[in-house]
Order: sequence, then C-alpha cells, then structure tokens
Amino acid sequence: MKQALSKKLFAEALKFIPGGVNSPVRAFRAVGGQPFFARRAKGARVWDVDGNEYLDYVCTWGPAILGHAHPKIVAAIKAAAARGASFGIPNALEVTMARRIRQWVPGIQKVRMTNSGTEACMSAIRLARGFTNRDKIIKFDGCYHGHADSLLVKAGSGALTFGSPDSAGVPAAFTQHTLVLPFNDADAIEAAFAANKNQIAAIIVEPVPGNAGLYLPQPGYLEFLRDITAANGALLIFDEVMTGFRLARGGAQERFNVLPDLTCLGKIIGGGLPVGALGGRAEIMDLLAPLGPVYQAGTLSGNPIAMASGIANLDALADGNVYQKLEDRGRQLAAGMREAAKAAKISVQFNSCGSMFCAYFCHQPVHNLADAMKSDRDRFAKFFHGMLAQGIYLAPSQFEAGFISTAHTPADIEKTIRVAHKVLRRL
Ligand code: HOZ
Repeated sequence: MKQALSKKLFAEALKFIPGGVNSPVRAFRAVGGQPFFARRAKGARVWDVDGNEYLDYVCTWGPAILGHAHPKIVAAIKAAAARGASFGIPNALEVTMARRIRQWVPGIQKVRMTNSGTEACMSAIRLARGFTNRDKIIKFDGCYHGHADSLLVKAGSGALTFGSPDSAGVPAAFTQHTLVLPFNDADAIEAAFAANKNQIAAIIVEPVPGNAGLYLPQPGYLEFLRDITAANGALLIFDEVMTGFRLARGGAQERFNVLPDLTCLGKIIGGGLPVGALGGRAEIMDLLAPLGPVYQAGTLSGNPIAMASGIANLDALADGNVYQKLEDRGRQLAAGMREAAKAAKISVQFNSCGSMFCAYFCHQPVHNLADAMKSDRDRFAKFFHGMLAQGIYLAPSQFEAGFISTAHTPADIEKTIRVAHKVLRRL
C-alpha cells in the first residue's frame, strides 16, 4: 500500500495543526501509525491521496447514511450555494427542515437548528435547567455529548480514547452539578434521585451509547429512565446525534418507543455539512429566546446550504425500504463477524444495533463502560490495521461505533467478513 503522499501531508499538518488533525480520534494514536488523507469518496468507498481504495465503515462518523457524494445531495448543495452561502436572515429551507423533523421524530414538536451536536447538547442542558429551575444533571460514564464544559466529565469518544475523560481546562466549579453514573444500572439512578431531591434538572443519555464502542440499553432501561425522570419533575434528554434518523426514521426513540422531553440531533440532518438541532416539547422549547429567557443563538444556524443538504438526505430516507436495507446489512455483518471470530477461536463481543456496530475483544458481554474497558485494545489495534491493509476502513479507536450505509452492498459486507476471517486468524 502506497503511503508517501499521506505521510508527507501529515508531516506538514503536524507543523501547523495540533496533532496534525482537527478532531483527535482522526490522528490514529489509539491504534498506532499515521492517518491517511482522503482525496475523494463515493458510495461506500473512500480513496486516499496515494490512490488506495477503502471500503468505509466510518461514513464520516455517521452522516453518510446513503454513502458518500449521493447525487441528490450534491445537486442540492450546488443549487443552494449558487443562491448564496449564508443569509443570517430566515429562509424557507429552515421551515421545511423543521417540519420534516417534527413529522418524523416523535418527541419533537418544535426544533431549533444549531451548527453541531456539541451546541445542541450544550443548549439542551441550559434549557432543561431554565425550565426546571434546577442545576444538577445526570450523565453516564462513557457517553459523549460533545465538548461543552459541563458535559466533559467521564466522557466517551476522543476524550476516552486519549485517557482524558475529564478534560484539563474545565474548572471543577463548572462540573460540580454533573452527576456521572454507570449506564444500564437502575439502582444508581434511584439512589441519585433519592440523594438529590428536587435538584436534578435532567438526565442526558445516548439511548444507544455509541461513543465507547457500542452497547445497548437493557430491556426496560429506557422506559425506566422515562418514568423516574417524570416522577421526579426532571427532564429526559436523548442525545440522538448518532442514532437520529439512523436506528429508525424517528431515531432510537421510535425504535424503543420511549419519548424524551428533549432530543439533540446532528450528523444525518446535515447530509455531511456541519449541523445540529435541539427539539422537544413545545412548552419547553418556547422558553428559548426570543420567546423566553433561555439564550441560544448562531450566525450560521439554519444555514441554507446545510439545510438543503440535510433535506435532500432526509428526502432519500423517506423511501420505505431504506431502513429494512440497513437492518439487513447490519444483521449480515454481525452474523458474519461472529462466525469469523468463532472460526478463529477469538473471544469477540460483536455488538450491533441496526446499522451501527462495534467489536470488543473480551470474554464477557458489554453493557456499559466498565465492560467496554475490558476489551483488549492491543488486539483491537492489530485487527484495525489488518483490516485497513486489506482495504477495510473501521473507526481508528476501540471507543467509536462503526456505521453501515445504504451504499454498502451484500457483496461489500461479504468481502468484509472474508477479510475479517483472515485477519482474526492471524491475531
Ligand atoms: N467524536 C467523533 C466521533 N464520535 C469524532 C469526529 C471526528 O473525528 O471527525
């Protein structure tokens, strides 16, 4: 595999960009080696600057649910750009987007667009505190809700990958109201509510945590979170930045039939452009400025190119077959990978939910962060590089989820499984 141009670019990047990357996980530090530099992507494939081709299971960390450079999205972006890149004035596409989100996401009556998932989660916390007049929030260790100060506590994704789940630069005073609990542990939640009566504003949770790998809620757990928040006058916030429009048209809340009070969205609703959104019950959302006292704003929020791209992405998801296809591919991959691990006599916990997945190298099932930490990360790194060398690109960290798009064909998945058989046998 040729790497000369990627190596040269990375050496240059290191001179001008911290760590050579604009988001930590991309630096490959968790798996060793150096990142490749992308030149272009189409469908389920990415090509690097040296001409190598990869079957892509990162899918730009989730947004590319239709694969890369989908013609309808490309056309929508071009047309919107020609009309003007940004107005800072209300535009009709914002209304179309808001209507579409409301139609499909059952917990959302009103929605405010942001520029990223980080902004959406940050604003959701402020809004929950403003609505309840309470300060404390509960989050789960290993869940990642972007990099706002009060949420960067025992966080997943890059923070976990690089061993700084509690980031430097966050004053203790900013996180003193953040209670961190283990996922899938009902007793811990009950104890927290008992010890903090009338003080907890909200629970924020990724309903299917995808930033410490991927693990699923135990049956009844999301319903339990719904009930206990309602019983205690607290809000339930679903961070569906990854799962929104992916695990079902209406996200994890549709899939598991549990309605949160507030929902954070991102990724898919921008069709690959920077975007986020915060939505929920109208009486809560109407506390946002200019109607209410909770401030939230953004020059590029509702940006017309991002809206056009996102609407084109959502339009394509309206086709009834899309989600069945994603489920089928997800099941095919999971069955094949489990079979490959068995044949290689290696203990792999292959967790999957629809078109999201993660392989942990450990003996016991993974239901929370403590279980995920038992995975053999050296083995994961070898697996990652073995797959990459054969043209299969997985997320370069144990603590990230994999994504499948509608552009991945059964033959692509079959090829991935064939490669995994080989790679796992050599571990
Ligand atoms: N935190 C992102 C995934 N969970 C990584 C984003 C990126 O590096 O592009």
